[in-house]
Amino acid sequence: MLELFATENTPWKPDLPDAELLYYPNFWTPANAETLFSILEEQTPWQHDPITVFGKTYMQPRLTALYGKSTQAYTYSGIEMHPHPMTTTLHKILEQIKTVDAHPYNTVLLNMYRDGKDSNGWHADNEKELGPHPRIASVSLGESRYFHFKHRTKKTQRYKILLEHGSLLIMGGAMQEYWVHQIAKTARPKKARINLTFRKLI
Ligand SMILES: O=C(O)CCC(=O)C(=O)O
Ligand SMILES: [Mn+2]
Repeated sequence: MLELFATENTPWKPDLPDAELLYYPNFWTPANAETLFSILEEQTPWQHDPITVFGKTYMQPRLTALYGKSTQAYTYSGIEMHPHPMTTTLHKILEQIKTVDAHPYNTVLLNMYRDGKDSNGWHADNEKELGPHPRIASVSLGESRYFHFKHRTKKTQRYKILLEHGSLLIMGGAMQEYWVHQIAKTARPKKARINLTFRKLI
């Protein structure tokens, strides 16, 4: 039985134009986060897909898996992903998120960044299946990586947050309309990192 408990319920809320962002650095204890990382690393049917961006096809620089409460497919960058049924571990993570954020998330995309060469290019989570003003709850486990985000038109608005082991980041408001985000490649030695983004497909 995996028991989870939050250690810090006061988020850091940067004051940004056209976005709502909440960061809980130690949402899980290091020990709980370690357990979650091991379970997800071993039990996830990681897939490695080709993606097509601006007409060019290449292998995605990370592994992914999609889980959902329904069988509704989710399409991004030319990949149509079919969800696996939610697992007990994912349900428990979602229950813990619900202690601070009551949004009815029903889908979760897992990313495995195997090392510093794995990345996630500039994008917004603005697929039509997410509806207007999508809210995203993003859990980070394992190696810490910088989350970069920049405003689409206010060019001085560029930031980065180090997403740490056991942290929770919530993106809301108009963020997916006005901002793009990325996890950049890095030449620094980096171990594996798992990210989970809970979303609500409408
Ligand atoms: O790995 C992360 O922290 C972000 C992942 C992400 O932006 C996505 O999967 O859409
Ligand atoms: Mn994203």
